[in-house]
Amino acid sequence: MSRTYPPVSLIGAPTDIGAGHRGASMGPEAMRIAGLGEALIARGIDVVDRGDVTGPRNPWLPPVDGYRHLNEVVAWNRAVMEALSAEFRAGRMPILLGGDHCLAIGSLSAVARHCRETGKKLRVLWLDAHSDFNTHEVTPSGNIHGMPVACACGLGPDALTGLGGHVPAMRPDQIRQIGIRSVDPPEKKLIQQYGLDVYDMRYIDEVGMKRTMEAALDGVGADTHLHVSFDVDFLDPSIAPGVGTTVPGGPNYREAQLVMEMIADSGRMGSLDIMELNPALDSHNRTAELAVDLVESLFGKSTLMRD
Ligand code: 5AB
Ligand code: MN
Ligand code: MN
Ligand code: MN
Repeated sequence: MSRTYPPVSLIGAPTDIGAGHRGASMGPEAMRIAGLGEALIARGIDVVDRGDVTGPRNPWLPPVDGYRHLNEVVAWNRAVMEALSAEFRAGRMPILLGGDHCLAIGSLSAVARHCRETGKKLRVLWLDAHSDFNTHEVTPSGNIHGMPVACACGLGPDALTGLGGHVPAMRPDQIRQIGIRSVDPPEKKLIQQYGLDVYDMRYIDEVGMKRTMEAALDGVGADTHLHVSFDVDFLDPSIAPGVGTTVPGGPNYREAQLVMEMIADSGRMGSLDIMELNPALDSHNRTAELAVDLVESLFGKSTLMRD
């Protein structure tokens, strides 16, 4: 079945303010150079590139009270939230080009607010090697890119948890995490306490990606806004070396394609983050090119024989 897709807006957020490595700030430009906009236009989609939001430079300081660069992270996330909210109000689908994953606090805040305003149900698919459910008490690094899911569930500093005006922005039962294979021990306790739905690599190995995605998408219907937060380190580092925090044992090329194809088949994706791409650690932009390939599948490219 061939689908029509809503108009799309690309929004870059060029910062590595919440990460432990420098370089994710170059992610948006690498995605553009890999041809993201052109690839979507070639699929018949109305695409506008809004350019980049701006924010403070990275001062590269050590953590204070368990947070690195908290004030700067707040400023960047506010800018991201405003930019995404403007697209939702204009009836467009925002694609956030990160930037490190701390910026998902801004995008989740905007998505949650959009769902409250429109009465839509919310489902978040969190594609990542990591759970990103740390708090300042337990973080091993102070890097806020390890905390966005906790912040969205109301665990974190007021300036981040309250960004969208409603605390918590969302409930843990609205989130499904897929591809997880690196969780810090105290983070695991919090995940269990909050009842987060985690489809880790062991689950995927045992059950297969098809059934994993069926479970993660269960209950997604016409009244659901599906938000996909794609941390590029979700992918196995053998195919996606251009990220700051590689963890071996991730989904291979075909498994990743199937994830994207099944999301496309749901027909419900309303917003997308592409995060943590780090061109400084990539070779010949191949991780960005792979990300573009996968995003094309999110917009129906691989349904070749099913149209
Ligand atoms: B990413 C770690 N759990 O908190 C921490 O890449 C890594 O957005 C976080 O998933 C990785 O520092 C954050 C060790
Ligand atoms: Mn992440
Ligand atoms: Mn990650
Ligand atoms: Mn990372």
